[in-house]
Amino acid sequence: MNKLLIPLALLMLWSCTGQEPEQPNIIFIMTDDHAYQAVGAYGSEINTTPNLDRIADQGIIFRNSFVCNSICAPSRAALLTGKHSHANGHLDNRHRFDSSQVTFPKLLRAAGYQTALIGKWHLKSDPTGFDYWNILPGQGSYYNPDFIEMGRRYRDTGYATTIITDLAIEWLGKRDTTQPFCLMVHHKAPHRNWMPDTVDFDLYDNTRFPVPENFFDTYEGREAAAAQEMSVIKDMRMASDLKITGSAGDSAPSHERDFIWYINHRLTPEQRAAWLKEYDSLSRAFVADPPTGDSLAIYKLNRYLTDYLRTIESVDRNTGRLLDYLESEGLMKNTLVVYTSDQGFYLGEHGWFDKRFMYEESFRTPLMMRLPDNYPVRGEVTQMVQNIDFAPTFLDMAGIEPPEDIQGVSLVPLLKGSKPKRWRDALYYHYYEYPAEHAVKRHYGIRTDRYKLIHFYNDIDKWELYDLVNDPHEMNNLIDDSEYDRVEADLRQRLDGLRKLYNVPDEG
Ligand SMILES: [Ca+2]
Repeated sequence: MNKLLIPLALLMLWSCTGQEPEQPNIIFIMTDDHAYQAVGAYGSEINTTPNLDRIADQGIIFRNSFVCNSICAPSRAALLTGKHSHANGHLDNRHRFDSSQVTFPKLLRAAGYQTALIGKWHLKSDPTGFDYWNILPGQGSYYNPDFIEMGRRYRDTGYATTIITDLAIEWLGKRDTTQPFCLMVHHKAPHRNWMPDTVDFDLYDNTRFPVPENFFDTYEGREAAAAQEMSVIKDMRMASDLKITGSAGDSAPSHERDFIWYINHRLTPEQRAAWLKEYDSLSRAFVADPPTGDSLAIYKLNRYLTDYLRTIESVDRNTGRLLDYLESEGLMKNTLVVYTSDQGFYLGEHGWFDKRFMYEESFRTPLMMRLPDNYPVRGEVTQMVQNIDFAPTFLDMAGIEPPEDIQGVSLVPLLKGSKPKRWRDALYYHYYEYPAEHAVKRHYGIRTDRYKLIHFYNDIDKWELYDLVNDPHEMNNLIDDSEYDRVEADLRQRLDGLRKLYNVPDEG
């Protein structure tokens, strides 16, 4: 028998019997700074997200999903490589991603996938491993954003979230339908400075959002928390963040000048007219009768949340559009749709906006998946998962052996509904960007299902211990409580174990 005929015959046998599993398509939708507290499926008390909830309703919702380093670019590097920050080299936002590394899009592509990336990238080096890429340079612009399409720079007209969705649908329409695909849709929203689409200006007008019970936190026993500069009260910029101009409330007048310049030069006349109609009257009312003290603090919180949630409204609407397209094209049967964020965010908890800390609001991130038909599990997944798990999961689903040095674990057993006896019982976290904006000190730590131990280091040497069952808002640092000595000793030992497991270099 001819040597070539044997594999050919086997191949025909496979295709006839359906033994060869079909590689699923992957659509990975990631927003930037979307707090789980602002997702309907996670029980949001401040907004609704019916379209994002569709993913959870028809699929699964991860109740314990975390990142390994709660900041934009390192989160993206971890997701692509399946490795913690020290292992992929991308410690903080100031680094340039070493794009020669092995990433899951490269491996999918080598295995016959068409790969595409559209939207925010933020890793400085050009994307690698993609048949098509079209990215926002740097942080990107909410209005009339510039794009870099495979090296060619151009400016589009419209709102970033809508344009990114248009580009994603356009790419899906043009793809080679004989191959499986992996499409990454990375939104800029709802990143600071929370500029909503003009069509969403009517939302949340005059809404008084519930004030988190620890909004006026005094950070007793938490030195690093006291040292941050991400306070809604102290660190929000009146003009660019809160859209209140003329208040003389910005510590650096250039912030207001730059913001006004953006409005005057970036927006089209129609966009600018709508913008001024919305925010000029607010600014005038504020200047005429400026609130003070706690009233000012609450005013800022409401102003912040109003625009933050408006940008999420556009994400929700556009995700609905993308899901509708997938349904109308009959693609849902064999497509994994993932919705997540590059990390969580504070919506006034501890008095903050931003992220970075290993405390729950920023350590956690929303994660929902709509699964291909041959993955039977639906509902909640409660095991602890982390963003280093995406790469091994996607490779596993595609039938590709993950590289040996990958640090995440495949979630496929969870997606298949099996109840693994041994699952990860502790997470490792490490944040590096200090000294830097927001003044969040370097720290690493361990989280188990009940406890969290954090070590702040560099120009400080402080440990914090929390009992998440008794103190879910992490207000009471138990490190000096002798009743918790045994818990602390156990956590220290397990933290050392995780640092060894992941080969974390000693640095602090
Ligand atoms: Ca982010």
